[in-house]
Amino acid sequence: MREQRLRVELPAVLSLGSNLGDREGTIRAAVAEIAALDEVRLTAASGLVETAALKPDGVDTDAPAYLNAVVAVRTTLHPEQLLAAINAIEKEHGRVRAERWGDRTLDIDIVDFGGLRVDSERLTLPHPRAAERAFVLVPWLQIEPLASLLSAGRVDRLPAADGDGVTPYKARPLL
Ligand code: A4P
Ligand code: MG
Repeated sequence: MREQRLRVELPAVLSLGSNLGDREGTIRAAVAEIAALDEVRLTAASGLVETAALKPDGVDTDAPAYLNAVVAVRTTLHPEQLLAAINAIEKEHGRVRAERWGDRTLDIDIVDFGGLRVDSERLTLPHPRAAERAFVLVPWLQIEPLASLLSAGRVDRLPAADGDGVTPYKARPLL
């Protein structure tokens, strides 16, 4: 009998952020590109939210503000393959990596991948800073009100989920 591999589809949560250029257009295009990836199904997309830029030294209101969104997917890709695919989408949108947490046309992070814990050179799962970030938690709760994060527990009970500093951004739905 021919050997067959079982392809198991796992859920993953991705966050998108942009604070340079046509922020809404870039995020909209990136969501469509994620949906078009091989072996990836987009299952939900949050609305857009606007937040002041968070820099290593704190909130920087002089930097351009961010638009952020969160999408849910199901995929048969491995986590590192999904990372490579979203890095390629970032690159296509002119992402330049200059400084840490620097202004960017597009950032796509894997917030959670099937509840797996990964700690490799290229990938840390769940995303180590997601639990503290209102611009991740607020849109995530829109599409998954009962979301939970490994080690941190129920997302809606995290202090950053109170939505301080997060403004809904009026736009057509992303999906
Ligand atoms: N990497 C490791 N784990 C992951 C993961 N779970 N998802 C690696 C995605 N990438 C992951 O990321 C650096 C490296 O992290 C990648 O090469 C990947 O292999 P990067 O995108 O090049 O750089 P970065 O995004 O500046 O770094 P970092 O530390 O991931 O930044 P954060 O924590 O994502 O913060 N303020 C507002 N208002 N909204 C934002 O969206 N985003 C950031 C970036 C800062 N301030 C912000 C926002
Ligand atoms: Mg990133």
